Amino acid sequence: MTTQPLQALIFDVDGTLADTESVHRAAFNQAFAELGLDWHWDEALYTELLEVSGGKERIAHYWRQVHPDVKPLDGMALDETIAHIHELKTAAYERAVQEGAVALRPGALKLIEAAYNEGLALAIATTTSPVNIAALLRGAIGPDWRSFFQVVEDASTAPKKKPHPQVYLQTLEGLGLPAEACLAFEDSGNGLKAARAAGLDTIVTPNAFTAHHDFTGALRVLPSLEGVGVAHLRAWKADAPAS
Ligand code: XBP
Ligand code: MG
Repeated sequence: MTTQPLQALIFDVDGTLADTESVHRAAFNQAFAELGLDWHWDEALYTELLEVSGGKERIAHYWRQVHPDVKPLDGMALDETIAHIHELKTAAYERAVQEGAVALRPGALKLIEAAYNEGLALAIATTTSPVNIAALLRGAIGPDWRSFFQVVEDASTAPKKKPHPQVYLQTLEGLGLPAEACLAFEDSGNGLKAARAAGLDTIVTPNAFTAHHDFTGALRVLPSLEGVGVAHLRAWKADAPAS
């Protein structure tokens, strides 16, 4: 049994706080079309590609796997071309989120507010870009969204993407807490692996893109955070086998 009282909650973003991957997929396809690339990621293909964390890494993986013949854009190196595609994709995603394309998943906002009011520290550990987090949480929580989170680690601060534990290890460092005093929230196999590798007990809420992932080692696998209160988390955490 874990002896450390629960002191902090660490949230993944994409697929956990909100079902964003459909909007990410549309944004990737928009960027491809803008550049005249006859690439299209349908849902089945995107579900496979989500095994690769990180938008740039996902484009590079697809490019290598499916279109090794396609040359980088004129006068650009491969990485530059991928960065350019990802820039257009991020702009399209941000616009869509600002136009209301994504809402937080059931129970997420209520748990964030309840935990905040109970004095638990809150943090974010995500693979995505800072502008994507801001667009989502500014819309869902308000202009003061950042004041709810003591630590935000993302693609700009943790380049080693999940399942590498870097983003979670840096979050724990930023919180100044041991993993035993925290709980992580994830939606994907890569995310769970990253959190577990950092020693974190993890609650998983799969979504349509990740329901088939392996969630061995999760503390709980739940359909959503609906009806999940801080008291539940404290009880589950107290019962968690010492890791
Ligand atoms: C999931 C990801 C991200 C998004 C796309 O992030 O793997 O790459 O799919 O976002 P999370 P970017 O860790 O929050 O689940 O294009 O900004 O990478
Ligand atoms: Mg996720």
